[in-house]
Amino acid sequence: MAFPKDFLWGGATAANQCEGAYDEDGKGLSIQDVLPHGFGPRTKGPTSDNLKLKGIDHYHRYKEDIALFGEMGFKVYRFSVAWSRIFPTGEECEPNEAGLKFYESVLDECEKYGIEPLVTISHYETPLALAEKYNGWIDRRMIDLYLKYCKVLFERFKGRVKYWITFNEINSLLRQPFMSGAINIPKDQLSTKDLYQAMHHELVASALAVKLGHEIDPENRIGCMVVGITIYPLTPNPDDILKVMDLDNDLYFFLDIQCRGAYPYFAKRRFEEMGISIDITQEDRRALRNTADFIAFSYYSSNCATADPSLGEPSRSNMTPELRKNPYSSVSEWGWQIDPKGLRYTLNRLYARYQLPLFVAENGLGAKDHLIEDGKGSYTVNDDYRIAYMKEHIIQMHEAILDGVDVMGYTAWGCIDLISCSTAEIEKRYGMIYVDLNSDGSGTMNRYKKKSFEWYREVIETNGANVLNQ
Ligand code: BGP
Repeated sequence: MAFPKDFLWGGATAANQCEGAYDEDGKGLSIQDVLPHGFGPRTKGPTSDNLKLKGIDHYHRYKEDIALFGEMGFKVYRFSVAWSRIFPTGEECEPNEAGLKFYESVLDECEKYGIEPLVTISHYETPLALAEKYNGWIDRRMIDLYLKYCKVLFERFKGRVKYWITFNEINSLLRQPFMSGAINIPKDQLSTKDLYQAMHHELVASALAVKLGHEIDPENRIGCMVVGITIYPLTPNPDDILKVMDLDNDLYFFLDIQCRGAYPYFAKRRFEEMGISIDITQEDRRALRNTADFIAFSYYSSNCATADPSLGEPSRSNMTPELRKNPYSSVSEWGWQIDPKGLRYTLNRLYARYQLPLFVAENGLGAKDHLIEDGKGSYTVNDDYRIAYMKEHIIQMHEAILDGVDVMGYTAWGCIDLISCSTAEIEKRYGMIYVDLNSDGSGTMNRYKKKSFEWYREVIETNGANVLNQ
């Protein structure tokens, strides 16, 4: 059996990692404009070492880029709208027309090639002014500011965009409060109560966005999105099993609320043990009943966990430093453990709990690429390692479909090279399209097709058959 007939194959990007043009056409500053080192500390204002300010110049080259996506046969393109292009400080009464026009032009290009857009409304790029004035999502007023922004997008793109994601990797808030939640307080000074209050506000906003999106256009399909954290116990010691249960509950905390419409059964004890009580109104509880239409998640790797910190070796996973290496997994050049079967496991696990359609919204291999002459006067990259990574994950995704999981689509992360999120570098490339940009900001920005370009084109053309029949 091949993939389902309408399976949405494609690629994914985020505005702050590819657009550049950080101060053009009325765009306000976003939190990314002061994060030159990814998860590292923020700067006061934009600095010349921040590669995201120029990005890969997608803002000016989107036509060429989307034409290449069209050539690969993309059925879907996941991109994000930069909130600060639409509302430069988040607080204007009227949206910035130039920002809306840009995304309309992006949609024009998608339509030209028959590509379905999947729009992430907020991908780690909150207007900086909202972080500085309100401390981001700690403040309840963020809910209305976000909904004002959503309303503009839903109304303006009505009939043109059907698939939406409210927040990228919403559960990363707990580990990256500034990048994910625009909370302008150093992590070590941030109280647990404020952090969970911010979580609550963001979840209420997400639920109300689902409601609003359905009211404006009943055809809209509005998903939530999480980092698909996949953790195995390091040993069969029951303490390790409980440790993993606890870490899994970090993820279910967010998903239960967004997919079941209420706080999970374990929330009460958690809040008690943390010694906090957050402000949840009756109106909030009603709002949360607006559950997501599908679950999107990112999946790159899996990790192990143990209750005994003296055991195992630390994994170089960026998200959770306490995690451990899996002796059965290989690792990427950035120390991310490679575990294709973990994708099948994650898809089954999420489907078993929620029975909602799933979308693999990010997957791919960040690697150093070497541009070589292709013998025909142009350049290419022989990225067999990327093909091998994607192939194994696609096979396991197919296994999950055979298991009975409803998988809507797969968007390869960073289908064109872009600036990485956690380290803000260009060397960590995910694309099937190479961008001539160096770490010092030099380079022509020319685009070149890697070997994986033709391979992925065939994957899409054969609806996965070329991978499954090998
Ligand atoms: C996810 C983010 C993306 C992306 C990806 C890869 O967490 O949603 O924005 O960049 O991770 O991470 P990195 O770029 O750090 O390799």
